[in-house]
Amino acid sequence: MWDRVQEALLAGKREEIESLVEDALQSGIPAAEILHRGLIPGMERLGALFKRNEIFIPEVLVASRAMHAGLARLEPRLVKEGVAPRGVVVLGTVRGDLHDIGKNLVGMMLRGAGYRVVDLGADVPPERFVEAAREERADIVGLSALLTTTMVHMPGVIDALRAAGLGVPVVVGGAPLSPEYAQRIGAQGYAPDAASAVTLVNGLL
Ligand code: B1M
Repeated sequence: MWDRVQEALLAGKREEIESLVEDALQSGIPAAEILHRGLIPGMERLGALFKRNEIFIPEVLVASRAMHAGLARLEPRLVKEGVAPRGVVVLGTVRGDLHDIGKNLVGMMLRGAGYRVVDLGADVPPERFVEAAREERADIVGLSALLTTTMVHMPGVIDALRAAGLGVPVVVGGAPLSPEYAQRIGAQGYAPDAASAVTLVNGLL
């Protein structure tokens, strides 16, 4: 079952992913299990192939679209309904960075935990974070980066927030980051994955 999900993801078979996810949900498998045993390991295999130059950007893009389609099917189950917002989280991937799958997962988990998430998308400039944090009265700003060349834009966002007089806590995450890096740039927290991001945000509020 999980091999089939991973193979379909690697092959970028969007419709097959949608029906495998749907079938799994229908047969009572929890959404979190489908995510952690099927889709995420599939993305890890994809990453390993990409790293070894065994596949290239077009294949990664097609697989990413299939991943998005699978996540869209899972989202209603991952997100609890009718829960009063526990707080507002403004979330985005920093400037120059188009990776949004991990950030979307973080957003889903936070929604599932009862937060209102304002997702600014990917390639978000610092001033957009500031504007949204102010307008939405954010309780937390969350920054994601997947590239060593874009994680360096995180301190710029924190500086821009502080220059605008906003003391809102900032949490960061993404594969190239570390708790040490988060501390060094003045972020209030770092989470290695989406579930830890919820624990982190819960702890900060
Ligand atoms: Co890119 N890419 N990519 N890529 N890509 C990586 C990141 C890379 C590690 C691949 C590799 O070489 N092995 C490498 C980065 C190297 C580096 O800088 N260290 C890389 C590269 C080099 C590039 C390009 C530069 C390639 C090129 O053009 N030559 C290019 C850059 C484009 C740009 O952004 N400007 C590029 C492009 C792309 C695609 C567009 C094709 C596609 C992205 C599609 C999309 O996101 N819509 C893509 C993908 C899919 C990947 C890999 C294969 C998978 C990323 C992913 O979605 N993982 C990736 C290899 C890898 O990571 N192994 C790779 C699954 C996701 C669930 O995990 O995103 O880590 P992740 O998120 C986790 C945690 O990190 C954490 O929680 C999430 C869920 O558990 N987390 C947070 C993330 N954000 C958080 C925020 C938080 C808290 C936790 O708080 C706010």
